[in-house]
Amino acid sequence: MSKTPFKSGFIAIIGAPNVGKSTLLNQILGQKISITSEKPQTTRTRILGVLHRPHAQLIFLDTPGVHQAKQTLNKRMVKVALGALSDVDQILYVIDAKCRDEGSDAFLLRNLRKTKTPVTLAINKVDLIKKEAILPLIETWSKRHPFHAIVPISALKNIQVDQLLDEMSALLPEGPLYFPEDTITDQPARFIAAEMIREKIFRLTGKEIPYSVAVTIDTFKERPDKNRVDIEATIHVERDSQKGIIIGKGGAMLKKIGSMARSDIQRMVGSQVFLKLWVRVQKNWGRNERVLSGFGY
Ligand SMILES: Nc1nc2c(ncn2[C@@H]2O[C@H](COP(=O)(O)OP(=O)(O)OP(=O)(O)O)[C@@H](O)[C@H]2O)c(=O)[nH]1
Ligand SMILES: [Mg+2]
Repeated sequence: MSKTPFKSGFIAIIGAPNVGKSTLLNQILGQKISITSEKPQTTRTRILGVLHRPHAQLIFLDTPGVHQAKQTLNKRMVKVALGALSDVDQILYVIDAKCRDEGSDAFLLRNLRKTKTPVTLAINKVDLIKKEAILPLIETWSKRHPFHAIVPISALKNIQVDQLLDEMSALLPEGPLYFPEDTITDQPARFIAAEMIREKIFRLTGKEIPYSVAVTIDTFKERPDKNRVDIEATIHVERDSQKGIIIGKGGAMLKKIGSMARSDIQRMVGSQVFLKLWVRVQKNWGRNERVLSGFGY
């Protein structure tokens, strides 16, 4: 009897901002490694997530949403997304069933046409539309690109995500075990901790604040003797007024950000977490190439 061959491959998840790419990655992995919010441009860097199956390994690269970028940070984000298209075995293209983004999609489809890499289309958020609206969407999209498959899904409600995985698994070439079986991401815990803090700011504050914020970890000390991790982090903003909003009345906002982030980080590290947050004004960091690199963007 011959041995079942091992299959593996890299899959870039791409699409317009806010379509649910990171929600989908977390659903696929059954664990939160990529932050999500109802605001566009939440993901800023490439986030790698590994799905282990009995005879296969699927390595996903979540990317920032592709959009018309004007700011330096945004240009870097789009570059990260497009960069992920080369050197992968497959592309998972995600769209929002309810909300069209013709500009971003036209641009992305032009880029897809340049590659020979197979593309699977996930029509996400079908929980938000009527059943009758799904077929016409599939028809329209099947004319836009020779997709390997088109699967209507809901990343949030976990509808048809398994079918999507089956379609992508069918495309996997024979390959090595790229990551050990206990690896879920290549991002260090301290990076994900910073992201969890940034997520709370995206979710708790109004319009402009999230885009003026970066988070860095100053100390990340594991204390096995106390079954505890001590973390100090800095929230960087661009203006004094923004610092005031992040801190909030009597420190209420900062406290809320801290306690919500702490419970996410505790779940991730599996132990108690002490979290101390600082807020620092760093003028125009979003336009400063050197500072951006220092922040990991
Ligand atoms: N109703 C519904 N909402 C969803 C679904 N998938 C994602 N969302 C919501 O859509 C919003 C955006 O989700 P994200 O996963 O952050 O989207 P993204 O594509 O990663 O966005 P960027 O990182 O900004 O490019 C969040 O509020 C999610 O809860 C879905 O299947 N159904
Ligand atoms: Mg995202």
